[in-house]
Amino acid sequence: MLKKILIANRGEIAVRVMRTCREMGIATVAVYSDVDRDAFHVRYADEAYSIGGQTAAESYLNQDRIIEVITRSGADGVHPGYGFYSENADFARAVTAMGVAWIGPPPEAIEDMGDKISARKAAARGDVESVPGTTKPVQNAQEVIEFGEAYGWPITIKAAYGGGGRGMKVVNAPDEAAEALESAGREALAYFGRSEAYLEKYLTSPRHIEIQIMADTHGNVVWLGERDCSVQRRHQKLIEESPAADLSEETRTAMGEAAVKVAKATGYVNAGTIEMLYQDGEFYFLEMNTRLQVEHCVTELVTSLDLVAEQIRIASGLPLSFTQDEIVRTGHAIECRINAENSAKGFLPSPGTIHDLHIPSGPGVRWDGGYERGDTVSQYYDNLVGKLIVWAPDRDRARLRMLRALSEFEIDGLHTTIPAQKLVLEHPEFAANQHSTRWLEEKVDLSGLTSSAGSSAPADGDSSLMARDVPVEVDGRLFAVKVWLPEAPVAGVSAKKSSKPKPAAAGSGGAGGNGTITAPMQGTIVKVLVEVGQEVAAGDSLLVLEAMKMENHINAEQSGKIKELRVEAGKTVSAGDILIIIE
Ligand code: MV4
Repeated sequence: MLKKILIANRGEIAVRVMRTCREMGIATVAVYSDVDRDAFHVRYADEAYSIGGQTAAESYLNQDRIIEVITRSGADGVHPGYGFYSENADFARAVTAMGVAWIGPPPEAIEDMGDKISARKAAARGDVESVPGTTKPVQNAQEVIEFGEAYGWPITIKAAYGGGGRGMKVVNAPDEAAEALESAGREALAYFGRSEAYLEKYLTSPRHIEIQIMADTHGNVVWLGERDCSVQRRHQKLIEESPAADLSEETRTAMGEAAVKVAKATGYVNAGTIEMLYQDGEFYFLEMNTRLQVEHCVTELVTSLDLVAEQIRIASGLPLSFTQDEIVRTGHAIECRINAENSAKGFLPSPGTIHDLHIPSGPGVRWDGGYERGDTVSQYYDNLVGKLIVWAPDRDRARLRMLRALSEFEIDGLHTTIPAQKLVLEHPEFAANQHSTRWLEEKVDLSGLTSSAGSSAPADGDSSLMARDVPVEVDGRLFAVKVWLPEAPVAGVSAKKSSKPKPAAAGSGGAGGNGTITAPMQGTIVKVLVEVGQEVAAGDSLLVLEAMKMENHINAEQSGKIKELRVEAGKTVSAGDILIIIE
């Protein structure tokens, strides 16, 4: 068994891995950037080493520094978590070459699944059906049209090296083919450096179902169950659950066995996930994630297994601690990813310091957090604050339990996704399991959401007011009375609700000043949607800012005419920079 594991990651997943290590008597090594000197994962670890830097590229992705720390700490295993190095075959090779155990899949399997065309070929080797489509790069628009005529419209053009929905274009009719092909290629080249694309039939309302598999070095490959991750917005998952409701035991088993065949076809070892699309009783291989995923916890709760412990066993050369026949799934688990984002503003990232934090507990509730009270969610990294996961005997009780847990959750200092998650969990269509992958974006009205977890703002409130709950006793009965007070810059006062971020001082005069659109955080402008002189209405998208792995639409706060455009696509901006002036 491994004795000392370096976790090449940060935040909740680093802490998650360390918790299992501690239970197994394995020493833990953290690495940290300059920003993370006092981060939760650093406080939790037995030892911690600086790798310097601020941004992910300067710090956690500085491979040479991590390799140095592996040597210096004497770690005999490296766990990559998810993101960062988790699907980096070169890093896996570098670690293995040092005689250190890589707690992940073989580099060849990472590469096999690293591009979608080669992944489709691997599935075919395992005799598993992918979404109907091609396995050769598409050359011209005529091929797209012929494919559409043969398979029926709509179809989709997907970049082989794309991901997260980027470089994916839906084509509804022949006359859209040329432009879609060009834009898929352009997007893929810009984001991933390669433009190859292939074709698939487009499924219009699939469920996104993924199968957890695990494989050891003794030839055992098992499937542990499925997760339904259909509640997403802009390809970011918001809620995950297991089992997928309304899936027959027969289909579930067929999907699990197909997943095992795909894993075997690529010589897979360790934890992996096979993503499938399920529609009208049919399922198709989509892609494979060669890492431990964020949402692995729902599988842990329904199987009562510790996937990280199994990963460590596997990397130590031991067989899985259970066989396929011994896996028992009971009840229902739901996970909410609590991100520091403002649901009321199109999930705009909301980094900041957590002034106060109350974590739900009670029956069936698990919290996998990356931060504690006083910690700062930095703009430089992923904004996942933590994951709230509940278990109950059935789906509806799990849903009600999650709502109960979310109602206990209190966080001050930043906005979170909680209001959107409450809305979804209360939605009759979610409750009746009638949602699919496009449901959240197309059917759910998120516009009326209040901007923080704990309380509601006064209608279209003055941004200089903040809500406080004041206890008031009336005739022996206690009431919490919400009072909106001027934003007091008094240290130590904990408000129930954080104040709205204020735009930087307006340069254009005018009383309100909200015609000055500033960058809410550091990032890159990927698209400018307006031009000087154009009339815009309040709420119109003005530009797209990429930050914290997400594309954020920056909207007009008032109607008017674009007076000045201070940025262009490709430009990096800092928080507070003036982007656009509307008069
Ligand atoms: C699809 C699809 C429908 N048909 N492929 C989006 C991201 C990438 N991982 C695959 N995606 C999709 N591929 C075909 N042939 C629909 C999606 C899709 C989706 C998939 C899973 C979860 C959410 C989604 C949201 C929109 C589109």
